[in-house]
Amino acid sequence: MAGTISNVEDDDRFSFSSSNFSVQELVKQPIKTIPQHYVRQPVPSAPCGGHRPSQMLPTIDMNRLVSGKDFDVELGKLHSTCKDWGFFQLVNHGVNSSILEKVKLEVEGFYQLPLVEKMKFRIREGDAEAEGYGSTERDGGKFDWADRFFMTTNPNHKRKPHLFPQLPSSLRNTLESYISEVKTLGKKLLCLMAKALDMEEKEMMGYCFDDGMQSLRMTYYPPCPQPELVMGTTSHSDFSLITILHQLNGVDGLHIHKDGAWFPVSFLPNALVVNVGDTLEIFSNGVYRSIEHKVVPNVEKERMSVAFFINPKFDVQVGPAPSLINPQNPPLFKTVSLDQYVKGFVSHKLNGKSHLHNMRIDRDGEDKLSLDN
Ligand SMILES: O=C(O)CCC(=O)C(=O)O
Repeated sequence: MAGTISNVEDDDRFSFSSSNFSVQELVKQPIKTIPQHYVRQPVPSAPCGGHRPSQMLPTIDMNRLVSGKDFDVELGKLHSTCKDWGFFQLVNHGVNSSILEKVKLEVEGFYQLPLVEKMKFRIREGDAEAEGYGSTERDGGKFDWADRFFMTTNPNHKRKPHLFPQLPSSLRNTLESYISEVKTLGKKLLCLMAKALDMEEKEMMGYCFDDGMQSLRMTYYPPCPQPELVMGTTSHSDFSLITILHQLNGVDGLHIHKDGAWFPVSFLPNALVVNVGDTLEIFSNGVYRSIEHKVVPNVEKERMSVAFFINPKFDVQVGPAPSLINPQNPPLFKTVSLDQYVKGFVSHKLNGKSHLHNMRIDRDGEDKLSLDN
């Protein structure tokens, strides 16, 4: 293990547990072999569709959706993309490019801080949501090749006092501006999706805005000499309704799983990538798809991203939208309290789409799996 990590482990100001390794610190020293707790062999394999042009990932133009010109065509494209892909690149999204640049510089700056500074935000023992800086243990005691900072950002009273409010002021102010912009963007997108799903906007907004759960993850993926042995981010689908992803420094690494194959996403300059999460697949009664994705680290370059998650409100029942259900279109998913849903999700950790499958109703009359596990 890198000396720096050991030094911090020995420092009892931190009570630094093995689940909180920093890969960024590890790679500061040349490493000959990847430490076993990062080695994921056999990496879950599926045919790689790397030969497919990654530009195939559909592009949605927000200008066309707000200006009225070509509105119907673009809305139709948004609808079919959410049905078939669950992922798209969003251009002309309206998020100020100077804010995007500032987010890049500030997040870069945060990860350049000495470990001792970052550790002030470490994930605290017993924090069920694993908020803060660090990394989380996956099944089998394995770790992702990434350092992360995850925190709830909305509603304000759910922000943990030792996280967002304690960030260096320039990072905090930049994130605040960024969050305000992506929130507005997310609201617009969800209203458009409601329209495309033939649902009243107010039903969608009542489900997730304005005091809905929102959170943000800043991830730093150090270069990895043997990326085929590790996972930058383990494959998973998101809990959210939608996720808005900003790839900060132009280094690709996101792969999505479609039609039985993994293929890489090549981000268009200045685009944000948006994906449908499990909760929207359920709310749309299976019309929209939440797609598994993962991150493969780069051999030579670090990669950074910020993911913003728009989730339901705390008091909702998670299930298909009532307006979409009728005798011809029966519910495909159970309806459960948010609390029950979150518990099920957390118990499955990041493991493909298993929790979503758990929520499915077996049309033969029996639920496939119990939620009480
Ligand atoms: O870094 C990325 O591109 C994806 C991050 C992600 O999937 C997540 O934070 O859930």
